[in-house]
Amino acid sequence: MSLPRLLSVLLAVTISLSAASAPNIVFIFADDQRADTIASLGNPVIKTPNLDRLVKRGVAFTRAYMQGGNGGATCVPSRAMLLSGRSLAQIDERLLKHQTWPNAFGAAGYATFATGKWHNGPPSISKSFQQAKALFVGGMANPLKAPTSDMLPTGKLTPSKISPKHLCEEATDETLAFLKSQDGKKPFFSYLAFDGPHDPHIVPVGFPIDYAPASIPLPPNFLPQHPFDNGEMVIRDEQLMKWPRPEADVKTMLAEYYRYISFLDVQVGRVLDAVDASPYAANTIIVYSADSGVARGSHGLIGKQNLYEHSMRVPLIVAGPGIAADKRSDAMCYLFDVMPTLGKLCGVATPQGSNGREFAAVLKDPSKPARPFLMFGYKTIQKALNDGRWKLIRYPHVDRTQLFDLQSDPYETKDLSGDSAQAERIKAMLEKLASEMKADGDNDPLTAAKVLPAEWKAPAKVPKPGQKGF
Ligand SMILES: [Ca+2]
Repeated sequence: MSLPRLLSVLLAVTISLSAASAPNIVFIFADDQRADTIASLGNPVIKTPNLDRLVKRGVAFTRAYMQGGNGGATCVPSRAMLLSGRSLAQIDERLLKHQTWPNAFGAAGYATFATGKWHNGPPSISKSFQQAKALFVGGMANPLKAPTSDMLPTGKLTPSKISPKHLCEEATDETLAFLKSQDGKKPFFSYLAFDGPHDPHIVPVGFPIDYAPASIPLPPNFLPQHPFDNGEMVIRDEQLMKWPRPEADVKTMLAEYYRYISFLDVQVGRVLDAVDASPYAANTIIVYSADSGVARGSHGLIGKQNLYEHSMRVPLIVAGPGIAADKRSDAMCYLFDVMPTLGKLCGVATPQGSNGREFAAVLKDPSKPARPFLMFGYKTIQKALNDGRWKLIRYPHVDRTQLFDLQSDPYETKDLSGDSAQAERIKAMLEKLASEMKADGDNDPLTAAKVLPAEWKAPAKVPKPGQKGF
């Protein structure tokens, strides 16, 4: 560590430890939760009374996004981006080469704690958090039978054990125990990562909230099949339903998905109640977000290996001292901007290499803007640019480009790329996408040496989903 950096860290520690008012952080992170699954943010079917409580007391972002991934398991890069504050082209997915933001909070005098899903490999847990309980370090699993581990004082994990409880309930229990253990001498940073509503959509037997599939409207952008080969047509997530996607199956899947979200909502309520009843209720920032959305029938897709809004946009609600209450913000941001924002609010020094942009001003005044544009990537096969109104998606391998006017067509149902009136816009957006990718360190080309046929025919027989979890 350089001397100026060491001094800045020491200064941050001094400031934080001496400032009894440094806010606590309770961070709740869901897995594959679409942004349109919160009742008070416009979903007419789902029941999320506790997320609604949080919406009422904070700022809900309508344009917060994860940036993309380099493989089917987008959980991994999404969490690496979140925790390191780095963009997709800048991350080490195992988090071994970076100082993470939770580590920076710890260095600044915070007590730090993690529980639930950890998808970046066991060695990076102790590099990020001082304490960890009921960690789930595996891939997709039945959450009623998922093995969890605790972090020992050595930083190693205990042998995994199976709790009789649902993984998300077990992790919530551990969060409540951590909150209870605080003596107020240090501020704390608590990270609760649910393993849901990722499939399989399993909740405990007898969970009372249920949805009749017939009551679930089909997504406005439902299609029986994606109109061309996006490069990931038969990946594991896409094998969860046959082709063409039957409307009834999509409704059933959404009913189970919503039920799982309602189960998570109950856990959120337990955390909110615990914070409210604690001595630090007035000095705790609560954040709720998710690592990605997911398609669930939109555009003929099921998974999140695509760059449409349903898969990239995430819920983001921030509430706490000094933050506007019951407000929406359409400021555009990435998930990897969230930790820099919390760092700013808590006076924590930015870890080296964190290139997220803090948007603390938006939390005070939700009408303020954040990023002027966003770009997205999935492997070398999908790249996108969103300038606030227009969204361009490029598929180099099939030489296809889509253009959507998100203002008039938020569900991305009308591809305007064939409209000659848009030719100049497409050219300019492709140039901007290329130059911004390059500036960020993404050197993937937007054209392919060998262009493949865009037409795609569904396999006659649905392959059996692979066991490898995403
Ligand atoms: Ca995920």
